Amino acid sequence: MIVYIGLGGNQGDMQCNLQTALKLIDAHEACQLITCSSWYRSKALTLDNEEQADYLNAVCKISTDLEAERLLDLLQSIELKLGRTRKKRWGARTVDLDILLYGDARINSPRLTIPHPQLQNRNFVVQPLMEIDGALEIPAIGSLKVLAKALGWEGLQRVNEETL
Ligand code: A4P
Ligand code: MG
Repeated sequence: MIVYIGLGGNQGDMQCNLQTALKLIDAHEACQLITCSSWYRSKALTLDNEEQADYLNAVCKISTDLEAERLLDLLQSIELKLGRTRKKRWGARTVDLDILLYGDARINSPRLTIPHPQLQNRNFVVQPLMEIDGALEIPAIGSLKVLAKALGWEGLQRVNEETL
């Protein structure tokens, strides 16, 4: 199964945390990292306009034999390893790993909504996806290219490793 995972964080050494998360995903026997986008700096999206540090975001593409809920278990165990504490919804975090797309499956279970319910509203997810797979069609939504054009680049910047 081909799966796209969104990575984000706005606390601590974000580049190191995201890189470690990628390594830990790839280290699992049933997961293979295929590619990862560049890093992107994005303005924090918060629930009550709370001031938060900018995020570092990226999207990776993996191939996996894990079913969706087992993959979520793995991602949540990696978040814990990297020191994430769940305090507040959309609160600051060291690392957040979201399953964006799981093949072309549509899943609505108590623990999982796929495609990720915020995907179509977030340029920090859509632009990195465009970078790695510009021809993607999002189940129930449609062309990624059209979405990327509509969302634009407000509050979002692609960054080079040297400028981090
Ligand atoms: N869950 C349901 N569907 C999924 C899925 N497709 N992938 C459930 C992963 N998890 C999924 O997540 C809460 C529950 O969502 C999980 O237990 C899982 O069963 P969480 O990670 O504990 O909490 P959260 O991340 O605070 O909440 P939520 O609603 O998942 O928020 P998001 O959508 O992850 O957004 N601003 C910028 N610039 N960049 C960001 O990356 N991220 C967020 C978090 C807010 N603002 C941001 C960014
Ligand atoms: Mg999340």
